[in-house]
Amino acid sequence: MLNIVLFGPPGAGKGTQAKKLVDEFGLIHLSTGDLLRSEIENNTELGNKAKSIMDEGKLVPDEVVVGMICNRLDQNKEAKGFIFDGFPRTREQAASLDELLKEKNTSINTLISLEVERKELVDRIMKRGEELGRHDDQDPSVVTNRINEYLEKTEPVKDYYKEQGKCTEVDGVGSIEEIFEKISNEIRGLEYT
Ligand code: B4P
Repeated sequence: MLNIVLFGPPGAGKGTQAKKLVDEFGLIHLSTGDLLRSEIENNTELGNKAKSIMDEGKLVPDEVVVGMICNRLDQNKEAKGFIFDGFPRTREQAASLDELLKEKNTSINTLISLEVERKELVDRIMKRGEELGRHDDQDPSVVTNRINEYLEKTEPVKDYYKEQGKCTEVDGVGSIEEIFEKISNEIRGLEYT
């Protein structure tokens, strides 16, 4: 299998690139952000709990997102591999993912980290807020919270994979196509597990 974690701060281009990569490599796209937004849209109990947390720019509890990922892995037993987009976002989530994959006799091949500076992130998110009206993209204080949550809780996930020798940094500034080519070249160099 080929299992990739697409990593980076809010607005780094994870979702944008993940959509292109699943077409190129035939992988299943698992975005915890998209899964949570779909729960909200469907007015589920989980969605109602997650909404207020996401609207503040905070992270949803680990057990909630890990449970969602566990279900999706079970629903896609025949998959060639997965692109994890926006997950794991804490070291605890990363350890849970390792366990889940181990049970399926597979593992993460690498984390690809999109490197983008703070000002560019804020510009991209505010622009998307204007264009698509996503709640958590519109209020500058919520965007600041999301970036701070990233720095405090999510950035350590990169060290978790570095400790396993599984971290690849890619410059996330440039055209979407250029960045896609760089990530694709990194993936082509990986061995399937
Ligand atoms: P996400 O949906 O993961 O949102 P995100 O971090 O903003 O990234 P996204 O993938 O959508 O944006 P992208 O960078 O592609 O999370 C939302 C919330 O859900 C979190 O705040 C949290 O509350 C909750 N959540 C999700 N996962 C969780 C977890 N595991 N644990 C706990 N809570 C969780 O793109 C941003 C914009 O930039 C787009 O408009 C795009 O068009 C643009 N862009 C992309 N590439 C560009 C480029 N190269 N140049 C210019 N613009 C570009």
